[in-house]
Amino acid sequence: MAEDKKTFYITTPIYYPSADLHIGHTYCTVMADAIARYKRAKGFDVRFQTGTDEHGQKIQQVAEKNGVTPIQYVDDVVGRIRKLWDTMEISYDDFVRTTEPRHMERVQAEFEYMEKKGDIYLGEYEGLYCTPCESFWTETQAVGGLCPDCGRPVEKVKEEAYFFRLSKYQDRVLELLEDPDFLYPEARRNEMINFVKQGLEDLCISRIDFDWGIPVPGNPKHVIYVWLDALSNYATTLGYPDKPNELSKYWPCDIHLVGKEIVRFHSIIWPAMLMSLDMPLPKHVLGHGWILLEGGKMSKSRGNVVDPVKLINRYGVDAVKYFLLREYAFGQDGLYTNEVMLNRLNYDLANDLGNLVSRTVAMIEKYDGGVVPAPAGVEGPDADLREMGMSTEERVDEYMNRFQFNNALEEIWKFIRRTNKYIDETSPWILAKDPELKGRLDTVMFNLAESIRIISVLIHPFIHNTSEKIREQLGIADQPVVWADTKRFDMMAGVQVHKGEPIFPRLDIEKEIKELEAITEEQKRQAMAKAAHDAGKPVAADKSNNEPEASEAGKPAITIDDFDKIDLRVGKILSCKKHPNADKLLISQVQIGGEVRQIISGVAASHTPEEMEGQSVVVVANLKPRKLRGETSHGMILFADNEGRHEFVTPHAPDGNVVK
Ligand code: ME8
Repeated sequence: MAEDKKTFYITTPIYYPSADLHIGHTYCTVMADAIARYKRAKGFDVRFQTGTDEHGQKIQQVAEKNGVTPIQYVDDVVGRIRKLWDTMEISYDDFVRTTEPRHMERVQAEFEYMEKKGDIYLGEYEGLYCTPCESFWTETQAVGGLCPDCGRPVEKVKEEAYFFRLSKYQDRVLELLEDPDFLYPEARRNEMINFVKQGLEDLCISRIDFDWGIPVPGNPKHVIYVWLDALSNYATTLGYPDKPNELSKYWPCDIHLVGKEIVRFHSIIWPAMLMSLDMPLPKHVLGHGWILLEGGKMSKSRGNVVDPVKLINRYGVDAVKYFLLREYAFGQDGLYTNEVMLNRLNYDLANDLGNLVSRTVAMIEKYDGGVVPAPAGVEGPDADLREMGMSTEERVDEYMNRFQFNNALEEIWKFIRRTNKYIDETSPWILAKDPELKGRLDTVMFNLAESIRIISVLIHPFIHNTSEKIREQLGIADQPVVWADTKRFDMMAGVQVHKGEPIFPRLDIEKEIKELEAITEEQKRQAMAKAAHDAGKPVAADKSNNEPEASEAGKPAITIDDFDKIDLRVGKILSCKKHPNADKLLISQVQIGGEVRQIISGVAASHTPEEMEGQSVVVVANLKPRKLRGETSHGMILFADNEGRHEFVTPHAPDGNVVK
């Protein structure tokens, strides 16, 4: 009975519906789906939850920019996100939207509980805020006025706010992080331990300068901080706090799967909130790496994203899922290129797997009228093939328990390649020429059919459509896929096979690359046109990429008069040294016409003082002077943000010249 089954609860981050999702989001969801399907195959009662994080300043700003209300904006994007997951046949059990009453009411109840306990108090927040990340920072953390997570400029915020006593839970959080089983991978765990050891300050948990959020109970001019709202989704959908029985069926959560940049929220803030709520803590937080592009980080506004829909339309859902799970090592960043993806599809899916299935089915049709014969003994490589077939599951299991999808799939592919080799070793076409060897031929056909049957079960959690196509050709589509059948080698005698279409067509890689590039260019052009349109600028018909774009931070459009307020000048760095009190800052003396200015920049991670000296740069000359760690900075040197590295923006004109 279902009630007696061991339960397993896995979640993805709830994504911001600020724009359509790209291959990075798809990667996370596909991994969670594979774990969910794998656990179901192993007999667990699984709950798999995903959803959308719909409140906050970022969403409010992007909606305003598009001239619609926040709910109109998110309804539209969320519709496309759901469609994407449905197309990809993501097997989620619940899709939460943080704008649903079932979630909002429970977040308010949670707030009241923490407040009653004395863990929430009213005060004044004065500090920095990164809107794209929706995160608070101190001056020390946001060196040079840039967000330490995404590198974009932070804004000053000073307002009345509620605070959560995060500091109270510092020791318990540290203890939790020191358990090697809680946060994976190891590198992230060490990072988080260091972060906590530097001291946890109380966390600001409300905002008043916009209203797109859940009102604070009893003081609705405040909205609850979007991360407190969002993190709660994992428990509110289970019925926290009013349905304790439903909640306890799946809580505590087994795995929160998240990208590395939000591990801090999941392994520090969320556990501290749960401690305050007197709730059991999640068992594991897994931080996966990023998929990167050769040109740098994916950016929705620049249109340099890999669009999963484009790949699915061309190659199918299973090809995309297989590639994502097979190509990247869990926990590490990996590069996406069309070539790497296409090679995977050709070599692994079309050659290794596709050929094995079509060759075998064709031979059974040719030699046995399409009915799998019974075996007639064991000889030569038979024992090795059977042994490997029936033991692959154990190795897959070992890797899946460590979330190493790529290695789990590699184990299955080792068996696929072994089976292909078995055909070469036994040369059925030669056996078929001699009627005396019919018994041996039967054994070979039977062993091949059994091996492919086992493969169809092993790949099912990862690429279930392909598994089902194979089972159709094997004539066992009407039989349930049972994980324990990977341990048997006696099921195929007498089964009628049916030859079908190749399960993966071979691709002409050069041609595909050209076509994919053409599609990407068109998407980029459209994204730039949209950004320029949003910013109120016309787009040149022949070239799109010189136009200013709306920034990812969702900054509102400005007029030419706003821009005219900025005095941009060419400057020349005469000398440069390290800031005596801040590792990340450099102090430059910059010649601007007849004047020499001292300007401080947070770029020590990208450049040495020697590299700075002699550079021509663009300077914001009319920025009010300010003190940075005891030293005055008068102006700002502009750099291009290349994946967090500060690249020089070099004007080819004498210092003092106006940049306009
Ligand atoms: O952070 N490579 O939402 P989000 C791999 N709403 N994974 C990537 C990626 C990339 N290039 N880009 C994004 C939020 N991701 C919050 C979460 S949870 C309570 C609230 C994936 O839309 C990765 O899993 O910015 C990352 O953590 C997530 O998308 C961030 O999605």
